[in-house]
Amino acid sequence: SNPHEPELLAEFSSRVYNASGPRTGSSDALQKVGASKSSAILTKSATLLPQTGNPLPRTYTSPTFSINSEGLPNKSIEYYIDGETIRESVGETGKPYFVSISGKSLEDNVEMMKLICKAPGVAGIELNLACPNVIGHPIIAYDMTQLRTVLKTVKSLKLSLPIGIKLPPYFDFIHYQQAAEIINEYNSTIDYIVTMNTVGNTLMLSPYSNEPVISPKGGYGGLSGPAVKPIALAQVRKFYSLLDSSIDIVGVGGVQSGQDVYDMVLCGAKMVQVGTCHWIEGANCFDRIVEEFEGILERKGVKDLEEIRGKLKDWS
Ligand code: RRO
Repeated sequence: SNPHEPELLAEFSSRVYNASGPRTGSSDALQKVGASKSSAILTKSATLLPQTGNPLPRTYTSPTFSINSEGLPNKSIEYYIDGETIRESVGETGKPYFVSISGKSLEDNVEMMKLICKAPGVAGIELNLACPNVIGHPIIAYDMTQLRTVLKTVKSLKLSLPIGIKLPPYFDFIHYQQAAEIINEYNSTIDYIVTMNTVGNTLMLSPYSNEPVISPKGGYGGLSGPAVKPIALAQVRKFYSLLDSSIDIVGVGGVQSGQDVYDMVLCGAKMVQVGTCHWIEGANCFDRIVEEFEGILERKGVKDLEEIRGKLKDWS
């Protein structure tokens, strides 16, 4: 069964859950997500061993965008699959609990995927192939040879849990085509994609000093927030048109309102994640966004999301 299918979700309209990254590192933070109208709970990307991440300041936020180079701070895979963490995070909610992983190597990812499959209480795995911030490690899914190798390896593991891959944003049609062709080859292995990580290696300067706004990597960091919404819609729409229909699309990027969720669904998203807005507003954002989205559906008389999903119109 696929955890992104509607019957597994508590409410018809609650297609919204948290993105990996902001406020997802501790059971305390995950518990707040669980208590909100988020339809699922997703962890910070884990590594085999705990990491403290890059030097501070490593995040910057403004009304229109955010930049981060956190460098994968996390409490280790053991923490996120520990029974106590899961109990505390999921509580009585019964919501699906997803674990994101971003190992230092393919071998580390294999080890973590095997560990997750042995852990009770996990609904699925989000394999992050798009972290832009680990020094000396290029973005995996920009390298099509490496992407194919990763998917081939995942297939060989015959994992017992649903698996999604988190992709970087693509900007050229040929790159979408190349990525989609590879993912479609593994349509029996890959259950869903999460359309985009932050836009890698962007730079913003401080207006007060001759410095970048963040310290690691010479100031280069991943861009997120409202400014990336047009990039995010493009990812969802392109992959909706290119991927086999068995592969679900989880849209993410710049979502901060019910209208943003609606737009994502119109482009083809089955589920929608919220990252930067969750970071800024806290877990209450899920309640607000879900309520706004429900209001829009009610006004438009939409009874079933499949009436609108992917139905973006062409100019006639
Ligand atoms: O921790 C980070 O620096 C980070 C990760 Br792993 C990621 O996948 N995306 C991002 O923007 N930051």
